[in-house]
Amino acid sequence: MTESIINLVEEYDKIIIFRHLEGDGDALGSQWGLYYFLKDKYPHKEIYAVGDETKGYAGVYPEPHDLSEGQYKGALAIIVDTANQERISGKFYVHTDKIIKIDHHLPVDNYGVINLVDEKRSSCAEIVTELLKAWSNDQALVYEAAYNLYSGIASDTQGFSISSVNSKTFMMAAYLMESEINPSEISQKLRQVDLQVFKFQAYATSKITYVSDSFAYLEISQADLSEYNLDVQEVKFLVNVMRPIKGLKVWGLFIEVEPELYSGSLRSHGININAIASLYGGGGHLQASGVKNLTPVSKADIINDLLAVSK
Ligand SMILES: [Mn+2]
Repeated sequence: MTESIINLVEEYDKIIIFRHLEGDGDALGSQWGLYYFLKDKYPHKEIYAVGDETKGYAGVYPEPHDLSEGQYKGALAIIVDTANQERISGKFYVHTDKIIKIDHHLPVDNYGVINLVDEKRSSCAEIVTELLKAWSNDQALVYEAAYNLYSGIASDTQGFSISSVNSKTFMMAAYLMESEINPSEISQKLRQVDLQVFKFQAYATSKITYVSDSFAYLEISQADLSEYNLDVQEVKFLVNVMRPIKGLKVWGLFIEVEPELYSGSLRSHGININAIASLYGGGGHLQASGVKNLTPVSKADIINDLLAVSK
């Protein structure tokens, strides 16, 4: 598959790299890692990275390129970390010529002419790293590519701590280290939060609902956000504050994104919560899924379902 991806990239003079809406560290790290690799490898090609604003990652990743609708025509699209077409950030992908999909979510929509998808991998950035390693014949990547890819792996794996981390993950991290990146600096950059966000974390942690020994959830209202003057993207990471609680098997974060409309982030240790997420139109990974457009009623229902599966 590496060969067919390289061949397709070489055919095109214009390549546009997409990722999912509200890009996270893996989406942005995969995107910018690939961007800097291609810029370095093909200095005469037009290479762009597009997508929506990602306020939670301001200062960590570059700002997306702003293209006019006409500029998408005749381009090759590479879309990273995005399970289905509805999740693609940038609706003008439909004008591109061909699509290569690179992803590690459960494969629900093979929208590419080439689909490099492996749901067992820790992160999309790990898959991109393996691809670029083969592409470069094991030579070290340009620094910016390695920096961004490492950030993607480190953020999606919660610092190499989730269950899909394996020897491949560490081999890819070791390979990226050959580009003289500084993991400590990258981790600090990913972890650091504004004082205001830190204060909000303390407040939010105090209002976690401990339903049982194995299930807890946190609900953040619009009033909470406006009181602290924060937006949804800046607080989504709070799903991780419950991860260390001993005995907890399933947990969730529900953010009121519009009045009476919630987005849920679901996590587990070893329990398939994707099956529940998909009942509510969401999905992602077996132990990390998202659900959108929950009403107060469907939110209460999904909380009951999560409690049942956590036992
Ligand atoms: Mn990911």
